[in-house]
Amino acid sequence: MSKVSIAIPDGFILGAAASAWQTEGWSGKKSGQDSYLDLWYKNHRHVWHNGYGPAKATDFYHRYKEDVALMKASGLTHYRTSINWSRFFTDYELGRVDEEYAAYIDSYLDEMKRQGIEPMLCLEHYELPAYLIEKYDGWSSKKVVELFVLYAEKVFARFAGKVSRWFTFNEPVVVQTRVYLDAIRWPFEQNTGKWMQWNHHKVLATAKVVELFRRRGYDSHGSIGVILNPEVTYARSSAPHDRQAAHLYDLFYNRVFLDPMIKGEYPQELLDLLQKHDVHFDYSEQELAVIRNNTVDEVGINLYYPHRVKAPSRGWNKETPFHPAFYYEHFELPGRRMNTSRGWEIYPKIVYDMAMRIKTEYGNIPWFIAENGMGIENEGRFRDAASGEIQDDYRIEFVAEHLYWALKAREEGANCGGYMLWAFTDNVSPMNAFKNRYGLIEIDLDDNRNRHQKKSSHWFKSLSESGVLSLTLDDEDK
Ligand code: BGP
Repeated sequence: MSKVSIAIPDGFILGAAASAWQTEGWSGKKSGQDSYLDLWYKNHRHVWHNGYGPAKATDFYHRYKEDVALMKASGLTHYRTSINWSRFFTDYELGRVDEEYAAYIDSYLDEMKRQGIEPMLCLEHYELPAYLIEKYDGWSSKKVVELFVLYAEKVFARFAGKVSRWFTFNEPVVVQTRVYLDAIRWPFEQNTGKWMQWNHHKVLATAKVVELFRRRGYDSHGSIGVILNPEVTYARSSAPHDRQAAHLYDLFYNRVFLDPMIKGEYPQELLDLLQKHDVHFDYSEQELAVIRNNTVDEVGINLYYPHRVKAPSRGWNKETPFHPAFYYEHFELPGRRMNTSRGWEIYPKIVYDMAMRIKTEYGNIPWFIAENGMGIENEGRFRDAASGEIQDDYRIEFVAEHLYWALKAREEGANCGGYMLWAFTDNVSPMNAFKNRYGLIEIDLDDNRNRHQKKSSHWFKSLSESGVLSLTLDDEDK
């Protein structure tokens, strides 16, 4: 073990992220403004840990002033959240803006400006309006692509003067993978074709919003990107069958978005395999041209854990509809370092490996870590008896090690522009709700959701002020 110090370059983002639905709560929400998440919570509430969910969340809607002051106290340079599409309109088809909700966004953006925190906004972080699911089957429909572009147009018209970093989606692969591919979330419909249709329509919607952003000239003072969650995928062994499993896992879950959004094209191998397995989706040459001509300016990448796979050990049941798991099985590395609360392996070098991949395979496009963090169950056990403050040294260590690999990759030419922690405060996760705590700031559910800085919040502040990361590393990790 040895001590290492590495400088944080000027302009490097040191921020934190959250989303609208995971923080704001339902105050002020009008009837007819449910999102996909609200529907899921209402229809299948028993799976949400202790019944907590989006209904109250952290009550950011009322407490944003306090929270922005805590952003400042934690040394954040940037804060990323989303606009809640389902709440932004009172009529999604006519694009009639909910003035009350828009005024709330204006106020928290103004407050951030006052405190010198730069906002980054996503247009969608799973907040697809329930109305569009019920009427059009959500992203199955090209009409929803059009309505998303209308939404983007209205949002840019209002807020482009206050926000310069925009993103279309956060983790666009997630909802349809859990709902239509794995069928483990409400409404439990296994449908691989629908999964691919949703992927395609989100890719197309991004390209159309990029096109709009540039056509209207917002690119003269801003940028438009997307937040993706490619999982750094490692094969169990160097044997060809395991490497092929990793290659195909990467193709179906990572390159399905990385390639069209950054390079402007779906991998031909993906299209061929979908065809081979009778997975059909509706796309046209004209749509592919829109995707080709409107790639994103930058990508935010959410990185939490390595994904390890091996070749399947058993044959596929012919009666089972095609699922990419036809080609792989998950693999658990013996002796792996774990965050047992979340069940995720900890392997900070994923950051470096992703950085090098973006450098060599994706033209070194500007990117940043848009989420990385550690959710811990029963975090109260780490509270200092005298001060009452949570001593989250494990989080400090986790952040330091991941940030180290980002800075090291940058020294080697990677175009990584920043690090954002998930999350700023503890907040609601899909299903796990407040079970695993992620924040720099504690939310006390037993005491009116009062906020308290954790040790990591003070550490983050000193990191940000000093511009130097100091940590202890295993010698083989340097
Ligand atoms: C990301 C999501 C976040 C957040 C985070 C933590 O995938 O973008 O919204 O929830 O994961 O993971 P989890 O909530 O599953 O613990």
